[in-house]
Amino acid sequence: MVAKNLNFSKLKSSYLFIQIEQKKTEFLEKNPGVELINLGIGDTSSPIPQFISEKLAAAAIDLGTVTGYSGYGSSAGNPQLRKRISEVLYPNLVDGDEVFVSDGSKCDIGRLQILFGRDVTIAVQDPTYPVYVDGTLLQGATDEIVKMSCTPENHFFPDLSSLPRTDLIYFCSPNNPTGSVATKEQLKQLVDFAKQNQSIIIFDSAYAGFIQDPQLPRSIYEIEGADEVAIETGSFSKLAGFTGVRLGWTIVPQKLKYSDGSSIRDTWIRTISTIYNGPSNIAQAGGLAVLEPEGQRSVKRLIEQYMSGAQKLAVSLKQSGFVVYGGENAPYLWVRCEDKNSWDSFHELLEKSHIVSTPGAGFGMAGEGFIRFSAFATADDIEKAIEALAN
Ligand code: PL4
Repeated sequence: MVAKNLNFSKLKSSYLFIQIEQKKTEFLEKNPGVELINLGIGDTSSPIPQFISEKLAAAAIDLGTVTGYSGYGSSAGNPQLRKRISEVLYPNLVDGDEVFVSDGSKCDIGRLQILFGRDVTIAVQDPTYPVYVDGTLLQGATDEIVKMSCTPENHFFPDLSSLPRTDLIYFCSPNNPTGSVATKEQLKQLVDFAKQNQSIIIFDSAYAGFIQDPQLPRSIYEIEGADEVAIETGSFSKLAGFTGVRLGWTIVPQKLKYSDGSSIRDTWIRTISTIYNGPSNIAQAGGLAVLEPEGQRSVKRLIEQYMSGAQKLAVSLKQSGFVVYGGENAPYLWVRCEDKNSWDSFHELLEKSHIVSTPGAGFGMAGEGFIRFSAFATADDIEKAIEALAN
């Protein structure tokens, strides 16, 4: 028999979002027929806008024709889509050949860790999307991960002056789970910190499309010099309802180098061409549609719908006396649960109000005492949640 990869012993037995699914299933087994209100996992609920779904369908139909058929594409993605991502989402900030299209941000976060090997040291925001930590541990890093506490007390931005140097700094803005967004000044501090320490930032901008305030940065490359210290991942998942279609991207700038002066971008190309065969051609046709003017208008409406749900829920929670963060430039509400721990609050919400949430402690120690509500719910579920919480 073959021994298990010992890195698995560093992980908790179950991944957070699998735990949430299991809790839902157990509850429904005990309470058949109960309709749950889904504010838990951040998964989109609205259909893909018709303009985009028609382009997806047309691409699928084309594959059944002699002239429209295509097989393997480039591991880096369709060059036209790479160019459009740079032009539409990063005007004057990155070049198309620095954009690498993928099957999603989470998948890229997992693959990116290959670039730096197992002896890498990392810092993550606390609370944090669990994949940064679990993915690093799976690569073999020790579990001495620097946690950058992000709480209401520090306005969800870490005190960089007290942090030790790490090789990598994972940073997510708009943030999952706190719903906070770093300002330009804060991102500049982060970039300066990375430069001083010769660290690399892995910036997760999966929710950039949800930023409403034009003053807030949507990309780390809005900060001068960030292309020397940062990789950025992005996603069509929440932007266009592609959580099931699967499409994302990663920017690896030309200027980004290893300590020996060699190109990180070249190593990324070597990595993806070795262990990845590029995103689906159908999904990429959908991505191109999202970036057309009509596609942009339709995803804007989609985002407005989710953000309106976030606002309604936030107002109602505040009226009921809860302390609520986020929900203004991000699709998550981060709600204090004063007198209970977050798993107890999760269970109470599930059992008494039939609301599925995500306990803050699942995102790290600094998430204890909070509950996360996702605004990707249907308008109907948002109304039901408002009613249930008011009661
Ligand atoms: C449940 C900060 C959600 N099974 O869809 P992707 O791979 O392009 O993007 C995933 C992703 C990347 N970065 C951040 C994210 O928050 C997410 C999605 N997170 C959530 O509820 O926190 C979905 C989680 C999914 C998962 O494990 O990612």
